[in-house]
Amino acid sequence: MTFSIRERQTKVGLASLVLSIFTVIPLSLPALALDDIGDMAQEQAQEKLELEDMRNEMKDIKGQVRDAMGAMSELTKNQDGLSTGPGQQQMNVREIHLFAREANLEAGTETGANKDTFKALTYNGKIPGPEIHARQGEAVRIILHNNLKAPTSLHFHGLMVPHKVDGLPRAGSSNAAPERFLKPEESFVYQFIANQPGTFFYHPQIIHQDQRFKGMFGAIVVHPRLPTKEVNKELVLFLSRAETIANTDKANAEKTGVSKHVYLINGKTAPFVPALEVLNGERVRLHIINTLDEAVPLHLSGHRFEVTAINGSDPLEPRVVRDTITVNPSDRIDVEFAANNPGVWSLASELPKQNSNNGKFPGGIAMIVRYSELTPAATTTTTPQ
Ligand SMILES: [Cu+2]
Repeated sequence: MTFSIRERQTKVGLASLVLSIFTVIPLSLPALALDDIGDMAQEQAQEKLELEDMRNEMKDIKGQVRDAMGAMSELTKNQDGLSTGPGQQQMNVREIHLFAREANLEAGTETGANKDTFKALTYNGKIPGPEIHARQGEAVRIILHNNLKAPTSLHFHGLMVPHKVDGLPRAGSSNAAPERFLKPEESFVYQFIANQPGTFFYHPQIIHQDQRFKGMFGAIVVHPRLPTKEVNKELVLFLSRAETIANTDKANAEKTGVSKHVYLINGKTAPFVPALEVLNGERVRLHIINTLDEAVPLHLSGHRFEVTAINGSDPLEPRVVRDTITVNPSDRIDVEFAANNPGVWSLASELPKQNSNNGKFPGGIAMIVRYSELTPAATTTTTPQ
């Protein structure tokens, strides 16, 4: 996308500097003119030239102030809504299609013939659904297609979007089921300006909350307009749970009720959660989102988390440093850490029921953080002599 906001902000900064010059110059002029009567003619000629220069400079400055004002009003206009009319400046819109649908997924509890599956409700057949990244101030357009057998809807957790985008039906309204609640096979366009920086997530509205706990959720990361500290790796971690049916019991599962709870990171359970590979000296940012109905105390061994945001960010807030952070239900916590301790480490829940699968460790919410330089290089085959 094209982005001229930083340039505009420079202009605004210049404008305030310019305004302070305006207030200083007129006061100092009379003192200059009344100074000395000696070589008056020559000095006056000199002063005339200087005044002429100043006048020209002020003309320049006035032009710059006008530019800055223009840029500012344009900026405000963009914040208010989309400018889509002909002749108006077109705004960049981030467009995402979400297909609500059923899927049979593998948590990774077992592999091969023994693999366990779970019946999930998803966006686009995956857990989590598509990751949406936007720049602060950017327009986001989400088109939801309901391919479920039941009605669904969309909620933008933590984002302050207008009622018509995300609110509940008004009490007593003749329109008790607004068009944004989708019947099977319907589609709806949700559109808003992502004005708040931070980590948010989308999931069905409270009325369709059971769908969220079956796997319908995805991240919305709004990156601040002003640049922050550079990071080398950025990763969203969704904490959730599923009820799997063991392959061997599938035929009888409904009769016997054989199923088990499995805790998941991004839809996989340990030890099948992909390792986070880092390089010594890298800086890593994690967006942790807890969609569970319970708190998760998450610990990273060998490193310290710098908590940069909780439920949205304020770049001016001081950072909190911890080795364990408790992520409450629906919390989004952004953390960063410096990868400066080569080794193989664990990023896992501290609770046995969350970091095991029916007594098997590691399981559930546990992943490896590994320094890539320690990964054995692929062995080259040598021809025997
Ligand atoms: Cu929510």
